Amino acid sequence: MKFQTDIAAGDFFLQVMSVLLMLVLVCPVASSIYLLATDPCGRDVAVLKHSIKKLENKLLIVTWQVEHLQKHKYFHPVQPAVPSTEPETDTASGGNHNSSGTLDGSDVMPMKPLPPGGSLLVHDKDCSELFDRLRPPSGFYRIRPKPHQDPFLVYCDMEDGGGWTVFQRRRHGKVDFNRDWVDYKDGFGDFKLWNDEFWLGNEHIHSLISEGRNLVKIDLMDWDGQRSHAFYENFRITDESDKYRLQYELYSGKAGDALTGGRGMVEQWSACLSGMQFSTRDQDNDRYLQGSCAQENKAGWWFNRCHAANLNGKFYRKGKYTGKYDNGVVWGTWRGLWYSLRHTTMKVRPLVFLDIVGSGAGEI
Ligand SMILES: [Ca+2]
Repeated sequence: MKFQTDIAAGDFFLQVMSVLLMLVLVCPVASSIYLLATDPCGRDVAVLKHSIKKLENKLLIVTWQVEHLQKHKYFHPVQPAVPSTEPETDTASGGNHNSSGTLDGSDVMPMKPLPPGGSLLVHDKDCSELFDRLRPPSGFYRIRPKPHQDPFLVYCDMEDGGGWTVFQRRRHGKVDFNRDWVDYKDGFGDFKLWNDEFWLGNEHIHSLISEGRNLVKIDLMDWDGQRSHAFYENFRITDESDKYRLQYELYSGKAGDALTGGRGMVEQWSACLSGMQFSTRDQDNDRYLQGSCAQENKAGWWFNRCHAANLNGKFYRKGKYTGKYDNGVVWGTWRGLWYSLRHTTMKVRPLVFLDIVGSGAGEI
């Protein structure tokens, strides 16, 4: 959390009125004196104008804060609709999505060979269609989300219920995620091996999730091998003209709703990422007026002022870390802001996939 204002709206208006009253009283006097001297009151007026400008800025922030709190007053993390009666484990179900809660297949069987990188003939718009059609093993495949689009390579997680298109993965810290806008737009990393790290690219992610109802699952693992996860329904980003603004709806899962900043309204005011534009070190689109969240946090991500979740942050090799900024691979509602995670995966499939196929229970 980078910036807070404790000023109450009522107190603020009193301050504004006080300043205006001072101006009304001072300025006629200043005008008279001005006749006798060159500009004796000019400096005071300038100071008062500066104070008014600062108060106007505070008014803007307080007004936005009030609107935000009103908008999100019902936006609390949603508990699973049907609580599990089974003992909770690290791979327990994530609420009403009936997922196995495991990481993708590459974590479970790390050394298994991958299938070839996919046929040049592309039939499927995403991994869920490929799963429905062929039930292939996990691996890299070519997909084409939209008919006019060139196919591109993605990692398909065909376990954990199957049909997941993976668009972000951290595993070993060998890929630098502190990159410019164009890299995050086009994608970067490696797309060959079972444990390769990558960002699929905002253009590809936009084409994958801009239509229809989907479910994003975020898999997390700490340095002790403990795992957790979060689900978001109807996860989507706008196009580049709107700086890939993030929007999502219902949360469920075990790791906490860090994308929204947690349960506290103050935290949500500074860290809620819903509605935030994407920022990189060379494009500051955050709401942190005093600086660049992307530069401080060494990542391209959706930032507010700045975040409680940043899966593209700096890769620390021991989990807990210290420093000037909470710039690790962070999911704050699970391990806190000063713990950098070891494995992360962000993956998506259609919501309707669960309804038709019923494979969300991970029985394959
Ligand atoms: Ca900024």
